[in-house]
Amino acid sequence: MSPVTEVKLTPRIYEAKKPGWCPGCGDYGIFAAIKMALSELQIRPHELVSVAGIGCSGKISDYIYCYSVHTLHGRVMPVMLGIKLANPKLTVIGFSGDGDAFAIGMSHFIHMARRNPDLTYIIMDNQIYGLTKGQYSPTSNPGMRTGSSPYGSKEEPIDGAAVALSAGATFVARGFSGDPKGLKEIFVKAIRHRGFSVVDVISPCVTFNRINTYDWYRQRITPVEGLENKSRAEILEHLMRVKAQGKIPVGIFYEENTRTYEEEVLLNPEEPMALQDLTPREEFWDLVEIYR
Ligand SMILES: Cc1ncc(C[n+]2csc(CCOP(=O)(O)OP(=O)(O)O)c2C)c(N)n1
Ligand code: SF4
Ligand SMILES: [Mg+2]
Repeated sequence: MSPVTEVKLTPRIYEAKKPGWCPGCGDYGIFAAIKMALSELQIRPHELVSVAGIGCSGKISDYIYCYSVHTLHGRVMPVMLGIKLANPKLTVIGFSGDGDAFAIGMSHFIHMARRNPDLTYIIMDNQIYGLTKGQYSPTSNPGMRTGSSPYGSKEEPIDGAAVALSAGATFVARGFSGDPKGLKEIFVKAIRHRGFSVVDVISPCVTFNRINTYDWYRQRITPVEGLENKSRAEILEHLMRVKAQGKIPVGIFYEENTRTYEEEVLLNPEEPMALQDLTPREEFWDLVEIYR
């Protein structure tokens, strides 16, 4: 064993700089949990890539010590997939706000779920657009009054976990940033899972969302267990029943092991493309002849 691999990677190692979120922001809990999870998994920073969209949430990619891409609003998915296909050996983790994931990024989200690449996607859900100073988002509750919904939101909120389940994600969970240790447990399992993992994290915005506060969530959060051998349909029905009682289900809802997108589309999913022999096969030149 080389001396480098013997170094214990503590949570502090993954901290590139002190976050600049508002004091009390839920995103601190997500940052704490992801650092603990990476440390528990001993993922080496040079083998880790974080990808984030635009939002207060997106700043997390600047705070984690690893390779990172702070990409365009709603475009976390294509960047993650490109990185993973270029080098399947990397651990790739994406971070989006609720607007980034479920408004501008929604179509990417659904298609990624049905492809099942080995990626982890963390949604930092504060039920509001934080960075742009408090407009209602796709997860805001009906009646939410904001600058962009002065008479109260007239729309039903999107349930990201339910969408992920019905679109085919092979690991679906929900956690709470007010419980970083519990969240760390979920992150560890999500990152370990081989396939597309979605973790919807409730993460209060203390500045612009004065309705969905820590206390508001704590009164409603309800851990769900015992879903291991249930089908997607049964789990969806169970989650909807819990929600109909005014509660917010949290926990690991679904896990399934099946082939990943990389295994389906790459010639050699074990090797980075840069190290593979990419000399065109004979069929390629036949194809060139056809169009000459
Ligand atoms: C293409 C594009 N459209 C709109 C914006 C403006 N914009 C920046 S962040 C944001 C939404 C942020 O909300 P969310 O994704 O929930 O992240 P949060 O700030 O709440 O973490 C919007 C609409 C943008 N930067 N780019
Ligand atoms: S505006 Fe809200 S989401 Fe953004 S850093 Fe402040 S508390 Fe967090
Ligand atoms: Mg948000």
